[in-house]
Amino acid sequence: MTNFELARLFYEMASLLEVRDESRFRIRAWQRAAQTLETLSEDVAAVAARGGLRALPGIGKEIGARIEEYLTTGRIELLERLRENLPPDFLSLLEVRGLGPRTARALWEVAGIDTIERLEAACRSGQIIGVAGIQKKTCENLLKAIAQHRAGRARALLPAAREVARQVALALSAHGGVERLEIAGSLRRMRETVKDIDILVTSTAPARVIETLVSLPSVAEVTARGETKASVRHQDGLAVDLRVVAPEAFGAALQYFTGSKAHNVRLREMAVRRGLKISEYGVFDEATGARVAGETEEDVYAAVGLPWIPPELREDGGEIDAAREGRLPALVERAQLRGDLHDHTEWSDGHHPLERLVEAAEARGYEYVIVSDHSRSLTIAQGLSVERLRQQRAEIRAVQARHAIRILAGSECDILEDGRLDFPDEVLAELDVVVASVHSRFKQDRATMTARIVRALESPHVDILGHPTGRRLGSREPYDVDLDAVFAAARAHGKAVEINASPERLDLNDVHARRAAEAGVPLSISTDTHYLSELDNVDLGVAVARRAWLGPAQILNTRSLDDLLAWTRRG
Ligand code: DGT
Ligand code: CA
Ligand code: ZN
Repeated sequence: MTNFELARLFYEMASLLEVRDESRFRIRAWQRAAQTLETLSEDVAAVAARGGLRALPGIGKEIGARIEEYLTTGRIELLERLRENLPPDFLSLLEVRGLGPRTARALWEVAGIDTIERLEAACRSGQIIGVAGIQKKTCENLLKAIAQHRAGRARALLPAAREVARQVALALSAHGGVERLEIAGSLRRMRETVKDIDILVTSTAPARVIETLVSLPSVAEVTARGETKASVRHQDGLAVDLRVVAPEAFGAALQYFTGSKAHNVRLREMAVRRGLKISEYGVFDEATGARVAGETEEDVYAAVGLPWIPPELREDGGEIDAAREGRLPALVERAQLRGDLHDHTEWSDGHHPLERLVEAAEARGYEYVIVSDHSRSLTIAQGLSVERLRQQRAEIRAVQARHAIRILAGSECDILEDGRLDFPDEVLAELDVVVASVHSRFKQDRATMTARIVRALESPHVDILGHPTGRRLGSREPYDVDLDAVFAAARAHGKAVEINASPERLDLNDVHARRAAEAGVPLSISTDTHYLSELDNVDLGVAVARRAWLGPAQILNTRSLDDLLAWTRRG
């Protein structure tokens, strides 16, 4: 199919532009065009013939012209030029995590590295130390990444996995044969990282759906292929497992493949006690073999005497007992959040004017939004001086006059190394909401770090402890801190702690958020927005809260503006 041929070329184009150090914007444009072609059900030649190319999402003048070039000549000259002077297998090198396109190119040009095998040998011998800034440590990291690439077991962050799943689901649905489609596995449970994507479909034409998956341009490798099942590796490195299941077993398969394994084991034990056998094919009477349930998940749970359990809770963390005893919590939902309590603007290291943030929050239906730029000590993030903070409040007043949403004057105030705050009390007292965070001296020992944070929480002006462990998924360990002591202090002084919804942070995580709530501490779910689109990361924070069993009453920013302000003026 021409659509797929072209999409494949466009993905390659994007990678080659990356190697040539082109702008992110241009690279993304080719990727988007490839995605459009991959999910387009009408033949692109037919679209072109009726003059409809430019109406397709992501197809502008330049890319439209390349499509026409390919349709008439069978080649794309620009692509051929980009391929020049690069070895045929070069792009496979970029599958090694941590090897950027620029470095890869330098390695080829200077050291003739053109395959992963050669890269591995060169890292072992150390012959590339000194090329393009490569050091001994870089070689060690690359060797780890190569091993991981071979094992195919690196876990992806939830948002990246969600994006791949969305794209594959769209493509499968566009090319026929799919009736129902659900994403199962850890992705449905909203775990913070995901090993592979599990997709379930019902289909009138299983062969067709399988064929679509294995021939998708964004698929790098087909690892298994059967009549109702296929496994592939997506170009982003993630494995995707597709299963076609019978409609009468769809609920059972969805339940089984959503997991977690530990949850399923518990469920199977319950079934056995009732003389039932539960599997991915359905729930069956052990004695007669008769099918008792399987079409919907609700039926499957009902067969063992349970109400339906939200996927986020299915981790064998007491959810089965809670379900049996009728005490499953009503989990918080995104629509219940009334505002965001941690956001930056270009006054510090945000990338938008204050008013754009306000508009974006208003567009999401919020009742309030905070402006919480960094404080003066955080110079790398252009932290505000006392004067600048006060000047900012003049802008807040001016912008407020034009908007109904309440703009909260705030600060993400640094907790200094000894637990003092970065602004004097009288300055903090002028603000509506103060988020206090650690951004320095992460290596302090446990006692020092704990005392530092507890001291900050003793300040009458602090409202929320921001990203309480400081971790960065995949790049920075949490600092060493006694969280139970922190939660006890928060409880004693009436403070809230944050679930930071930034995908690299998710801090607090689900386990710690549950502990905080059990200690009686309210939690805020905030995005720490630096780019406006990040306001939508709130979903990730809501997922953490749901995995922590939290209901709306435990979340600070489900409160109305009046209730929130009354809470900040407590004591
Ligand atoms: P991950 O590691 O992020 O892919 O996590 P999951 O939970 O998606 O794990 P995965 O993809 O290996 O399997 C998907 C689901 O299938 C899993 O959550 C539960 C179910 N499952 C897989 N293997 C077994 C098994 O041996 N026993 C049971 N009871 N369930 C299983
Ligand atoms: Ca999985
Ligand atoms: Zn911060």
